[in-house]
Amino acid sequence: MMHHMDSRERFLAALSGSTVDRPPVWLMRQAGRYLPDYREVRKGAGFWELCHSPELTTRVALEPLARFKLDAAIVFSDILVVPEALGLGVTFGAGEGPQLARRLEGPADLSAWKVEGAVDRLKFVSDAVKHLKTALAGRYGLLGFAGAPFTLLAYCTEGGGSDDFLKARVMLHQQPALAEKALGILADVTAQYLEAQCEAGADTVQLFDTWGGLLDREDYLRFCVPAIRRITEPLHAKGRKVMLFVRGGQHLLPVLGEADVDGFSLDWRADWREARTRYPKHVLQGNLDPALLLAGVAPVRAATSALLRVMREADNGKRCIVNLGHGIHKDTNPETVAALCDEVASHG
Ligand code: 1CP
Repeated sequence: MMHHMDSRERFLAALSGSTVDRPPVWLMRQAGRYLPDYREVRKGAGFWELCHSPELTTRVALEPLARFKLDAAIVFSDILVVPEALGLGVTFGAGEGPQLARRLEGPADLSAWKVEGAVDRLKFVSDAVKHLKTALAGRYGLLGFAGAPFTLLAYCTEGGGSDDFLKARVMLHQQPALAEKALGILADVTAQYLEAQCEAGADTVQLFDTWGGLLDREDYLRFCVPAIRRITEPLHAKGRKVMLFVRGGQHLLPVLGEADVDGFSLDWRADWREARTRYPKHVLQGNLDPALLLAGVAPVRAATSALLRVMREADNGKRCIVNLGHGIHKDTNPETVAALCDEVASHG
């Protein structure tokens, strides 16, 4: 039996592929509307106001760590800070999704993007990372994040949320040069922005490609992979590790290795064993169905325990991180999140 590790040691060991006492756990959207304290903070502060206050972002990022046996924190921010820094005018209306004042439709819209100074305007996020890092006092792992270029392009072209992001998918085929140019700009800003988060203390960063799964393999390879490589190359040159989450991206698994990332966060519909066989040396995170957390404590316990057994099958659970296959749903009872984390901790 291995000695009991503390959370940060365990998280770093999982990232570097060394032996762990058990896989570490963190959860996508572990801070958010399902927590009463988060809702309390949001009564007194707008979403952007919350994101710009290091005290408040640290408070909401720490709350899940105080409640549950989690091994890592994720900085509190949003992927849409990048379009906002580029001057697209992002707002969050009460109870609705985000809205962008200036959509990307043609070359003139792209020329109007305020690329110069965009990374400086994102400094509040690395400030939030720094503030949180200090509060964690070396006890927990810390993740930074950003939207993947295609997912950002999807919001920029649509001007808000959508189920199918048709406008972005049309653009790839109707104005491929414009799409490539926009993806390149988003990638270059994101690379510098993520490096700033690493410098501020993030142990790793995750790219959220929430809408990448809408594309077929050919388009993902043509448009998304080169844009992601524009991020991983400079970060790898600095020794940073990059994780990639592609929601609904199981069909893309055979080509995701081309993106040159260090690990994948698997969607709940992806098959863990298949992913592990294909990528034996990558860090794999995931991939419990967030719906389980609405199903009650017993189903959560059973599924978590089964996942941990599958993780142990290859290399005794090295390079494995327990997570969900997408973010925690806002109607989740915190009790089931506690059950998930307790079950993971009991496997040490
Ligand atoms: O308080 C509120 O009403 C705002 C709700 C909210 C929260 C809690 C938004 C608006 N963003 C966030 C925080 C957030 N967003 C985090 C940090 C929290 C944590 O993980 O603990 C992260 C990592 C994100 C990332 C994010 N934002 C993604 C990628 C991950 C995913 O869930 O797929 C996406 C697609 C967004 C866009 C966004 N921001 C907010 C909303 C409601 C949405 C979805 C918009 C839509 O398409 O409908």
